[in-house]
Formats: sequence, C-alpha cells, structure tokens
Amino acid sequence: MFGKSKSSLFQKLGKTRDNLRSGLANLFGGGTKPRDADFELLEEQLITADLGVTASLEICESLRKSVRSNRIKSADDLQAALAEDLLRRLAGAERSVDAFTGTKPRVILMVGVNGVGKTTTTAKLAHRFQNQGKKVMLAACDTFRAAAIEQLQRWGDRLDVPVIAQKHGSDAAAVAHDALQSAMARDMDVLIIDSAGRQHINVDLMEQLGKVVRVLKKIDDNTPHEVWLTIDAGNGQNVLSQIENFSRFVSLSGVCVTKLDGTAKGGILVAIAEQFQLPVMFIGVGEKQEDLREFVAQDFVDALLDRDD
Ligand SMILES: Nc1nc2c(ncn2[C@@H]2O[C@H](COP(=O)(O)OP(=O)(O)OP(=O)(O)O)[C@@H](O)[C@H]2O)c(=O)[nH]1
Ligand SMILES: [Mg+2]
Repeated sequence: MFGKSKSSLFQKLGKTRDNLRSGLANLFGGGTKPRDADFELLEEQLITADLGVTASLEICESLRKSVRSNRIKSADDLQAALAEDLLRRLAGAERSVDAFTGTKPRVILMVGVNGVGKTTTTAKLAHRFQNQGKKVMLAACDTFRAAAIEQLQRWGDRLDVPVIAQKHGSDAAAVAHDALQSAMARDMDVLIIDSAGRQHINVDLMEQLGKVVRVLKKIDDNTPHEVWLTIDAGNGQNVLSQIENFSRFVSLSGVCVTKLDGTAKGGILVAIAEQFQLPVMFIGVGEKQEDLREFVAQDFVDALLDRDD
C-alpha cells in the first residue's frame, strides 16, 4: 500500500495519471494482443503528457518490441515495463537536499518567469526547513511588482519567519546584501531569496540577477549556494526554453516544478531529466505551505502509474 505521503502525491498527480491510463487502457483492455493503432494512441497520450516527442516514440517502440517478442504478455507486464523505463529516465534528476550541511547560512536564490510560483515555493521551502528545526530567513528581492513585498511578508507572518525587505522600487541587490548580512549576524541556517518574475527578453531585469549574485559573492564567495529555477508544469515544453534562457544569465543548480496538481503535463519532468543535467529539487502540488514534496523518482513514477509495489 501507499504510505501517507505517497498516497497524497498519488491524489495530486491524478490528471497526468488519467491521461497516461487512458493511453494504456486500450493496450490489453480487449484481452487480445495490442494492435499498432493502440500503440499510436499511447504515443499520443505520452506526448500530451509532455514527455517530449523523442522519449514518447522511444518508449512506445520499446514496449511494442517487447509485446511482439512476448516479453510483455499482460497489462501488468506493460505497466511494469513502462515504470522501469520512466524510472531509468528520471533517476538522474534526483538530488537530495539533506546534504544541506556545512557552512551557514545556506543561501538559496529563487528565480523564474512571472507567476510560476516562486514566492509560494519560497514559503513552502521555509516551512519545510523550519520543520527540520532550521532557522530560516527570507529576503524580499522582488522590489519590482507592486504588492510582491507584502505577499512575502504575509507568508513570513504566517510561518513566523523573519523577512528582510526594503520599499517597493528599491534595488534588489541591496536587499540581498542586507539580507545576507542580517542572516549571518542572526546565525540563520537558511536564507531564501525571493526574486521578481522576469522574461529573458527583458535584459535589464535578467542582468539584475547577475548583480544580485555578484553582491552576495562580495560578502561570501560561496554564495548563493543554490540557484533554483521555478517552473510551472502547466507550461509544458516551454519550460525547456526557460531553463536555457535563465542559464545564460545565472548558473542554475536545480529546478522546482510547481502546479503538478493542476495539470496533465506531469511528463515534463521526463523531458527535463533527458535534456538537462539539472536536478529536480522539489515539486509543488498545491497552494498551501505543506504542498511541497522532495522529488523522488520512484514515488513519482508509482503515483503516475498507480503502482503499489
Ligand atoms: N495549484 C497550485 N498552485 C500553485 C502552486 N504553486 C503556486 N501556485 C499558485 O500560483 C500563483 C502564483 O504564485 P506565486 O508564488 O505568487 O508566483 P510567483 O512566481 O512568485 O509570481 P510573480 O512573483 O508574480 O512572478 C498563486 O496563486 C499560487 O497560489 C502549486 O504547486 N499548485
Ligand atoms: Mg513572486
């Protein structure tokens, strides 16, 4: 049976799972051996789930061969083979942050395009680290969007976490500078820096990220220890160009994938794992502070394919 956290992940990934299941259902549903048309349908479902065209074609071709050679004889065999294939593709994207020891404060810079969930993920991370007994501070470096500072401060109040902020329109790098000094002075374990949403075509804002990083490095050359790009799973294949675009301005160390609860495009994690040497740090499965999961490939595949072994 699923453990508690796995079963809640199972519920949250329902849309992507239904999508895949409808592709799988035909294959052995009629009790006869699957036909080519059934595989074409599965291929379409995999592409709709945003695994990417290449991976979708490869997966179907390999399943088709195994059915022909009688290595796959039933719906269960098929599901097991698909799970194995997905797991192989996703395993490289795992990286645990429990290796989060060493110097403090650990500094995490959150970046991404507009509205993907950076601020919410910042709050969820704060909550998670707090639950591990860590002292967490937040920095309100989105000085660009009206009300962004208040949004982070509300999270700070709710979680009882200090938020370093200046007024709307002030220099984001100056806020980051203050925050790191304050986090050091107050012996924080983790400093999470929220930043403004930005598009790669807005070169000024993109270059501002470089400035934030430079200012942090002046205080401590090892910071920021992490730069995580938040991406919205619902954006599908577009997230791949977001990763490329941000990589030109900052050195990313991982991605956080949000809104997996609201989309049938959860397969995007496969596309990310195949195309980039970039770990998936966390996945967001809702709007609340507890709706964050560490990315564990096995749990993810089990939840997607409705497997319980
Ligand atoms: N369903 C769902 N909603 C989410 C998730 N993460 C964030 N959201 C919602 O997405 C919306 C935008 O979230 P924010 O955290 O403000 O996004 P942001 O990237 O900080 O936005 P900007 O600062 O404007 O660029 C909010 O309504 C969040 O509640 C998630 O994992 N699941
Ligand atoms: Mg924000």
